[in-house]
Amino acid sequence: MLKPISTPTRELVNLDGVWRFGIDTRLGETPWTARLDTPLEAAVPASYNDLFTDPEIRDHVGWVYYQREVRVPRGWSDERIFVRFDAATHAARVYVDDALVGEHVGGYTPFDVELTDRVAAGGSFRLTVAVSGDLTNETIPPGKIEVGMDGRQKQTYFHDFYNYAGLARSVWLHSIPRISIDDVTVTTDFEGSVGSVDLRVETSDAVDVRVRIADAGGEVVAEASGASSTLSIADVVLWKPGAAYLYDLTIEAVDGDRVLDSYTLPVGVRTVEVRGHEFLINGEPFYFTGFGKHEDSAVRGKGHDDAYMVHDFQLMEWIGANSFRTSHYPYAEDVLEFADRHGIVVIDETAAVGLNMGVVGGMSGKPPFPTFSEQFANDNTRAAHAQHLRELIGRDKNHPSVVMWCIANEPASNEDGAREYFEPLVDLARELDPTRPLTYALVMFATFQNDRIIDLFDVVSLNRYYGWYVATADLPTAERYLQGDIAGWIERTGKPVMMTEYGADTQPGIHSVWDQAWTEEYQRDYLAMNHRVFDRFPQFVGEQVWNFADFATSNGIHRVDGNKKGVFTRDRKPKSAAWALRERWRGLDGRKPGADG
Ligand code: GCB
Repeated sequence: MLKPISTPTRELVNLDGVWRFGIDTRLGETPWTARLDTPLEAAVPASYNDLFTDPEIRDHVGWVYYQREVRVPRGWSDERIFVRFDAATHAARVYVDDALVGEHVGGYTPFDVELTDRVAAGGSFRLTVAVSGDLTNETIPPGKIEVGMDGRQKQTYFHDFYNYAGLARSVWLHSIPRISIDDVTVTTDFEGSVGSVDLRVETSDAVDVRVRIADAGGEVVAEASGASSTLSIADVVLWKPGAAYLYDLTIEAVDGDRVLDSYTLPVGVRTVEVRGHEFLINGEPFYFTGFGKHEDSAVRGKGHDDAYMVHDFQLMEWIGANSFRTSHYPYAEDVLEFADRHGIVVIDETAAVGLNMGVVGGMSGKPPFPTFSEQFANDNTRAAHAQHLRELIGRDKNHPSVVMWCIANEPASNEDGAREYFEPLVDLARELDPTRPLTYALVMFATFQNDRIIDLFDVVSLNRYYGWYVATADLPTAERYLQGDIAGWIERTGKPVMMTEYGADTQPGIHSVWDQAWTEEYQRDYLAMNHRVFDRFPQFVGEQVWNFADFATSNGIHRVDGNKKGVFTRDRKPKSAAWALRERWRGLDGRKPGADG
C-alpha cells in the first residue's frame, strides 16, 4: 500500500489535532449518528490512556470514540477520496455521518477507507472512529480479558509494556486519481560500480508506465518504461549504514503524453545477505550496535512525535548505535523514513509479542497450558499473525534501512506445535519478500537444546538476561552461563548469532561499590560482562541493549514506575552506562570490536 503523499496528481489534508472523545459506556448505543455527547477532547496523534486523569478511561476495555468534522477540498470532484489512519490501536470502525464505511484490525499498520461515493468535493462530513485496545488470544499481540469480582472487565497481556491504545499516529484525507499507481516493489543490487533497481509496479488499469531515477542532486540517471523493469545506475552511490544515499524514483502512469498519476519514493541501493556466520550489507560483514526500543513517552504514550524521533536518533548517533529493533511492533513510517535518510539499520519486528504461556509460569518457564492450542495460539491467531505480516511487509518492503524481518518476540519456540504454527508464516514471509533474512527473538527458556524452529530462520537473535533474571548480581556465574549459551547456538546452527536483548533495570542515582542490582555501576558492569563474552566469538554479529530508554509498563511488582532497563531515562537523560556504551561503540563503523580493518 502506498503511503499518501503530495505529488502533481495527489493531494492530502492532515486531520491531526484535537478531536471529540468519549468511551462507549458513557455514550448512547449509536454515538456516531450525532455529535458526541461528551465534554472530553483527545489529542491526535497520541494514545488516549495518559491524557486523562480518570482511571476508567485509562484502563478502559471496549470501544472509545473519536470524532471531528472534515471538509473535503473543492478541487477533488474527479478524484477518488480516502481517509487514511497511520495506525489505530488495536482495532477500528470508521463512520462517515451515520454510516459504517470501514473496519480494520491490527494496531500498528496503516489502513485506507475509500469515501469517494460518500462525500462531496467542497462539502463537509462528520468523521467518527471507534477504536478498541482490547486484546484476546486471537489478536496480535495476544491478551486476555477477565471479569473482576466487582464485575469490571480487566485487560491482561503477556508482555510488560503498557497496552497503550487509540489514534497514536496521524490521520489523513487524501486523493488519488481514478487511474492510479497502486503499489511498487523495489529490489536493488549492484555489480562493481553499476547499481540495478528492479521494479514491479501495480496499476488500477492497464496503462503505460514510465519510470525515472534521479540522484540526490536531482539529475536523472536512469529511465525506463513498462510496469516491470530493471534500471541500471552507472557509478552508483550505495546506501550504507552510517552513510545513507537516496535516489528519487518517480513512477508515472501515462496515456501518451498525459500523466494520469505520478508517485515519487526514495530508493537506496544496497544488498543484504546472510552467508555462513556473517551478516553482510553490500557484501561486507556488518556488526549491529544499538537497542531494542519502544515508541513511548510521557503523556503521549505511543503517540508519534517528531521531536522525540529526532532527539532519539540524535542520542543514538551520540552513543554510536548503528541500528535498532522495532521491538515489539511496527513503528510509525516516519521513523523508518528517518532511518533511511540517516543510515540507521533497522530490524523490523511484528507485533507478535507474548505468544508464550511459559512467561505466565514465571522463571520456571512452565506453561499452565500449551501455548499452541485451541485455548491460546490457535488457527485464528495464526491467521491474524499472517495478515499482520502481509501488512507489515507491504508497508515496509521498500525501506533500505530495513535489513531483516523479526517475525515474533519470544514465542514458545521450545513447545509442541511451534513448528506447525511458524512454518507457514515463514513461508509467507519469504514469498512476500525473498530478499531479506528472517529472525525471531529467542526467549531464555528456548535453548539450543530444546528450540524447534531455528532451522527455518537465518539469524539467531538471543534475548538473554544472565546477571539479571538469572544469576542476579552474580556476574561470574552469569558470564559462564552466557558463554555456554552462545557457544551452543553457534555449534548447533552455523548461523550468525546476535543479542537482541540484554539489560539490567537501573534507577539513576543509586550507586554502590559492590555488584548491586539497580545501581548505575551494576548496569555498566553487567553490560561489560556481556561484551567480554560477545568479543570471544567471531561468529557473533551484533549487540542491541534492552532498552534504549525506560518505558511505561502495566502495574506489577516487578516494575517500579515502569521498566528501568533504559540506558536513557524515559525523558532521555543518560545513565552512567550511556558513556560506557559510547566508549565502546563510537568509531566501530559497523565492524566488530577488535576486528581488523
Ligand atoms: C523480555 C521482553 C521485553 C521485556 C524484557 C524485560 O524478554 O522481550 O519485552 O521488557 O524482557 O525487561 O523483562
